[in-house]
Amino acid sequence: MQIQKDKIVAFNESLLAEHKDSLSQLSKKHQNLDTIIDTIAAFNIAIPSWALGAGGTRFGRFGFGGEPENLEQKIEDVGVINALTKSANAISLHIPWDIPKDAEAIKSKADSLGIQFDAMNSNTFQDQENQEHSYKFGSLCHTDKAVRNQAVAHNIEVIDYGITLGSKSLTVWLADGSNFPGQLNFRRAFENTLASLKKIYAHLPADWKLFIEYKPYEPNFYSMVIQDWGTSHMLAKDLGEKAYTLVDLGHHLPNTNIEHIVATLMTRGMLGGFHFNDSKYGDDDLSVGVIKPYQLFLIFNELVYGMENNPAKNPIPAWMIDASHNLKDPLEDLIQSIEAIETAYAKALLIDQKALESAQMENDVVASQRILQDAFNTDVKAILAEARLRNGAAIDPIATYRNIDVRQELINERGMNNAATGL
Ligand SMILES: [Mn+2]
Repeated sequence: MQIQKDKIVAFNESLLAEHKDSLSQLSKKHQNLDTIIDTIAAFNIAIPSWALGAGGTRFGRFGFGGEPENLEQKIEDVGVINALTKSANAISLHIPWDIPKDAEAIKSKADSLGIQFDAMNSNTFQDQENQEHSYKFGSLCHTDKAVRNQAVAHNIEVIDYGITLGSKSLTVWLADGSNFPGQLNFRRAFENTLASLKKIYAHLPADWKLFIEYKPYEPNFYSMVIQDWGTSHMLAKDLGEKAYTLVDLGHHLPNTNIEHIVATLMTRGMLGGFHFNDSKYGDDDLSVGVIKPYQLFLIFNELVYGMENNPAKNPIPAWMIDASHNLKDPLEDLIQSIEAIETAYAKALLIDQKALESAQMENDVVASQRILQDAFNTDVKAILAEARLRNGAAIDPIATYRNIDVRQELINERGMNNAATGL
């Protein structure tokens, strides 16, 4: 399905007067509001193909109807999110779940909806049908060279699929690790992983990037080969200038200072990508900003500072939502996540950086805190709404989604019982 623009415009009419009123209130207090609105209007976040269907846990999975069954339908769903928000102009694919059988047809489908192809994702955390060697005891780190070679060949195949679609990056997340002390020789596993990554890196086109994602535990519970940003950074440095660290918000132990990690990586130009989600306990993959919105704001403060003060030439990170949906309609949840990300970003853009620097240089702790909290406590809904309005999107995307009754239309089109490929 595709949302007709006139339906968005018609629903916007009912919200316009109140929105304009809130915007004029806000612009009285902030002189640089127009620049902030433009920055938010230009911001886009990639949607992963695996977040468009019902997720599940190892205990069960509950569908909700109208789920996308194939790559074309996944692209259509991202098209819906993008039509309502104009902030989601890319999809991140996962191989083998999203193998493009007809790359030209897939590309023209995406083009017609204004969708590009973000980072490609490989999968060596599951065994596929007819696969020669098992990844039960690891992939790129495996003790058996034949298994490592198979995993390298898979990643090379993923790059090749990405080339046909116009993607420019590969994200590697490894489930490799061990469940029990003594099971794995840490140093051998690290060196095997590096050697395997070197073979994948050698296949990377000149204008591509390789993102190395880390995670401290799960699915392995004693050790993970790439457990933290330091390990990812070491691997990236050894590979070369096209390799970067990727930070996933959920891939940290509780209370980790993620904004500090972001700042440190950007100091060296090594932050390549960012996966948004939120969590209470572990890698919960909850909607962005639902548990720790202040942390998200502090992260964006570092991102904004890092992009404005950038001697190491850190590229603009590849932004992606990485979440799972067990209860909510994924399209509604992804819209909520986009709004949470843009809220944190807009608030970070409101921070008076000059005043903050003066307060920091004078070691005025109280003033520093006030500057951050003044920005955080500002209601920025009108900034987001105005950014969307200028782009021809919805003032209130969730209300519009419900008003148009998108999910019912998807159920009518696709039925109640289809399940998306993925987790
Ligand atoms: Mn991730």
